[in-house]
Amino acid sequence: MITSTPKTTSAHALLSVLAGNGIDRVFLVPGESYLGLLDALNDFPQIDVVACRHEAGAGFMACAEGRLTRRPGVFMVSRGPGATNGSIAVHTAQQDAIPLILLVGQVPKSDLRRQAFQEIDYQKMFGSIAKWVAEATEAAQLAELAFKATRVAMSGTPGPVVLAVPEDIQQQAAAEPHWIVQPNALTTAAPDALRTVRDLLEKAQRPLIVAGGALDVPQGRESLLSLAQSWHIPVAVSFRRHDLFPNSHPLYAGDLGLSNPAQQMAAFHSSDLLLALGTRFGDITSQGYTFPRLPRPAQSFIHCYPDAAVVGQHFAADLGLVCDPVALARDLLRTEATPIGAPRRDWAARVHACYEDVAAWPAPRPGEQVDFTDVVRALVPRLPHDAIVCLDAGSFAAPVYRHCAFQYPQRLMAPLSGAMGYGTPAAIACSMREPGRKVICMVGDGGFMMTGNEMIAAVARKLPILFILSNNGSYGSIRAHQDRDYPGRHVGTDLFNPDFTRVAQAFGIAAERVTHAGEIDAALNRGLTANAPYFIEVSTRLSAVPPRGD
Ligand SMILES: Cc1ncc(C[n+]2csc(CCOP(=O)(O)OP(=O)(O)O)c2C)c(N)n1
Repeated sequence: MITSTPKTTSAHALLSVLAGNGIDRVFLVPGESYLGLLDALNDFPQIDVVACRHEAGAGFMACAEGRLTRRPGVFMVSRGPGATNGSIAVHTAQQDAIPLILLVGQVPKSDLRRQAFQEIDYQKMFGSIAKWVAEATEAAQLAELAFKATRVAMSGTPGPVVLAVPEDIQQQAAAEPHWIVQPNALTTAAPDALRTVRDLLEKAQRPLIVAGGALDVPQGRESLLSLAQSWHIPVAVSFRRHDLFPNSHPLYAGDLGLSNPAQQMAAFHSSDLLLALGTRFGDITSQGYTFPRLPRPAQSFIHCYPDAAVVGQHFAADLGLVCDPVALARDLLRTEATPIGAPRRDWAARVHACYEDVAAWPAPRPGEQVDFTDVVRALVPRLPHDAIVCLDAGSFAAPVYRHCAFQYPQRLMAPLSGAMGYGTPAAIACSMREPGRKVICMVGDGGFMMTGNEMIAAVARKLPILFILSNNGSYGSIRAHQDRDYPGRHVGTDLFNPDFTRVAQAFGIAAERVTHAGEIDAALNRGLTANAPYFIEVSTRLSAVPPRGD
């Protein structure tokens, strides 16, 4: 519904379209290039304005918002320096397939392409990482462009859109807009195609579903679970999508990530039918385009994704289905219980056993400083049933990916782009959007110094986030890569750090430092029960850093 506003300028028209399409929060760092848009926000009390400390923080918050709500996360930045600072979020939204709108103030239109102060040609700058880049030249266009931005960000493979608005056309008279995005009707597979899929599922002895992000929608998880159970098919999840399927379920086959052991991959390769459901089957999920075999998979390969450009993009599919994966899962359900044959039962047990081997906790490795794996080991059984876990990039996160068995409605929020600096702002956005749920942010000393300042919003808005910082005095993940590829030749990976506990306290956050394994349990209990933000700095040891995991 479009809200009427006291005055209607082009900026009001733009915001009306966003508000009318469900946008009720924007993240921003203000700038003189979009004073007109900022001013209009005064007349939209239904839009919560979150002022951030860095455009990357604002952008990462918008990414998390887009992922949770499946509506575009919106962030607003100033021209030139603001846009360049925010660009990391555009890349992250592209890699994560998240609907995102970046609104940029632009130089006056009379100065366009004069290399004016802080001018950038956003088409060129964002051309390869945004789905669509538009630059308005007339005030009358703003409502329509906001509509198209929303539409493009949400359709097909969701992604980032950049909309540049010259400062001199932001507050001109404009008509009340009537641009409402209608969602596409869900497409289902044709009856013939459904019959083919059923036949293949019937015949297969070792079928495997690889489930991906397009199932992160209402009914997505339920449909996936019902489909897997109905046919007794094991489910592997795509890169960093652990929360799509209950990890303790006997049909869970694990995630396709950065460190799948050879034995598990050998099992996946031996599948005789691969049903890629709602996944783009990109680089990491496909283990560097080696699973399945290129260009023609060794097993029967069915690829279902709602975007025609994605289906069969990397691997030739025997059957490509450009349709809604949720509808496909629902349409494939068996109507009557059918006995499961021994080969399929054995197959499912085999791949689940592989997952259990991967996920098994290693024996504790006592030492002087804390092994971050032990923090995760203590945290997992304490996680509330609906916890939201936000991860920054770094090797501290590896034990979470490997050993934390996510159960719905628990959520894993971690960027597929591997961007450092995501964790803290994502936690802020998640806690604002889901105020009743406990949000836990885990971050390394490297990533925290990139966007940790956004933590102040947890104080300002009384968000009960638990921040857990792994302080190993190093860009540990990169140091581990150096150790592997250039043994003993460390350069640029040592960090000289501030006293993080006192930094958090200076922000107004209750904080403590854990230096011995024996202190972990009590600290986590305090942090998880706090009704306010809480900060635990863990002095972690470098030697515990696993070889991969950023
Ligand atoms: C924005 C960004 N810059 C650089 C990198 C490369 N990178 C990946 S992990 C990592 C080190 C992370 O260090 P830290 O946050 O301290 O966590 P640790 O690996 O020590 O656990 C770096 C520099 C990246 N992924 N993102």
